Amino acid sequence: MSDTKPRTGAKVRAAAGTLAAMGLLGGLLTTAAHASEQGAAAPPIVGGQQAPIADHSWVVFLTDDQGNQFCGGTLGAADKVITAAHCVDGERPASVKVVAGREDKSSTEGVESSVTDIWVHPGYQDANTGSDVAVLTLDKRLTQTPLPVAMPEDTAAYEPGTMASVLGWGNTSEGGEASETLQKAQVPLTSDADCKKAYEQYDPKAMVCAGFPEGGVDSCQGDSGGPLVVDGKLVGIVSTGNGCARPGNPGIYTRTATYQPDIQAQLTAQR
Ligand code: 4AZ
Repeated sequence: MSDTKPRTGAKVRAAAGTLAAMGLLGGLLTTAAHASEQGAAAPPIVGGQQAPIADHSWVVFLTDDQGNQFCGGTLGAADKVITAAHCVDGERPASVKVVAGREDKSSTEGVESSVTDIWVHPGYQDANTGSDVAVLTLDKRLTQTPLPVAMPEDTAAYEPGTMASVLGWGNTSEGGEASETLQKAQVPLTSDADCKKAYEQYDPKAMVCAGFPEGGVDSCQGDSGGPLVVDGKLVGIVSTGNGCARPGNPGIYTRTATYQPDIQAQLTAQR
């Protein structure tokens, strides 16, 4: 939910609220199992592996005015990036940059774009109440191929147990450090009933969960805004969750199919 380095008071407060709300629930469920994981090797995203950017040229990262990566995103059209509202809500376009085609953050490969407009879903309040989606307009059209967004009728892509890919440059363990290189992991989509058990705020229209019951593989802080992909379609946006890779605490993603009409309107909007 929180950025790698929150830059506004609003975001710091939102993050603290999430942690407070979820900590009570998650703490009881996961203390023992999580403690046993702390000593284990901390693989990337959490539990993923390095992924070639050439195979996923639609995945991008967002940097702040210091050049620090703070979120992920997905190219939805040549000059449009789909990300999480909580990544950019309240930000000025001038303080966000988008980096495409760069697998290793410390390299200069790929292309950096300025942001000329930030659209945040009008229903967005915080990640716990849904509508955690935003679309950025870039100052130029990129040559990278965009990723299609799942449609409302794409119900098969959301079948519980379906394996989905999640990608990002975020933390490789809960409370750990962000990855220098693009990471990718596979996680099964969770049923609405199982996600509701983990999260009281779960709204099956606005969200979808993914993760193994035993934990170990997940998105984490800094992956927010990035893609969850099934069958070559964007089915989710990394949004929130209780910690990272904890047993019984799947990651929560924005259910893009629900918002596809709104997203599509933004992808074709002239701004
Ligand atoms: C975050 O703080 C965050 N495990 C992102 C993803 C998840 C939890 C937190 C899901 O940005």
